[in-house]
Amino acid sequence: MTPPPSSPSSSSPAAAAKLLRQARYIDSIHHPSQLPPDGGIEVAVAGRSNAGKSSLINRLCDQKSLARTSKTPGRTRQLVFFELDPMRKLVDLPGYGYAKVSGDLKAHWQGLIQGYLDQRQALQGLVVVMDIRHPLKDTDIQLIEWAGQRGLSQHLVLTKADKLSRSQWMRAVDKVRGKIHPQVGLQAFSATSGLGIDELLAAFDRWYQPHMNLTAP
Ligand SMILES: Nc1nc2c(ncn2[C@@H]2O[C@H](COP(=O)(O)OP(=O)(O)O)[C@@H](O)[C@H]2O)c(=O)[nH]1
Ligand SMILES: [Mg+2]
Repeated sequence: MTPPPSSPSSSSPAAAAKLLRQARYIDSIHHPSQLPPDGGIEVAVAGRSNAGKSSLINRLCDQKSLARTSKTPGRTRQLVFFELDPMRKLVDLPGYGYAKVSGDLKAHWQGLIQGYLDQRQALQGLVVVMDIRHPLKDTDIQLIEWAGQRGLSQHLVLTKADKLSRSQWMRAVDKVRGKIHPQVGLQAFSATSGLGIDELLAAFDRWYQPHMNLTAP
């Protein structure tokens, strides 16, 4: 039995940090038939190619090369699953946007992501990663609106904040805040400097409920 949390109402970045540090790679899949069993709690990280998803995952899990990072856009072409414990997973989604591939392959990837986001019961949260200098591109807006219709809990992360001054990144956050639903989480982040890490961990704490002893159905 897991002991009850000391303060159940507040989220604890420390508990989520401990859980996420346990992350280990389990599988990369390119077809729905390869998906691991649909149980427990999953949180997916989505965003345009090169937005900074893999870097965010590495910083979040405090592991330098857990998710591969790349200077060449569009290299992640699969759903990459990481296991935190037997009931909790993290998923690195293939980047949408300007992937340098043929139309057919692009449609295949979109179908794969869409099918996963649409049908996955375990999916509890979606992190949408955007470059703070280029937020809310058409594909981002489509994803956010669509996830909103599905009722999926979303947290928008404006990353690479280290590329801007504090006043610039605060202005960028305000601008995005004015364009999204008030219930959607939003923050600035930097995988390079660690800015915003506690706020991000708190979001994961709410999704994963690390103090809860989950059992398979
Ligand atoms: N300065 C800075 N560069 C970043 C940050 N996050 C990612 N990058 C860089 O952006 C590029 C794409 O990052 P990656 O994590 O591979 O993006 P992904 O395609 O969304 O997984 C890489 O060259 C990273 O080093 C950040 O917070 N700050
Ligand atoms: Mg990546």
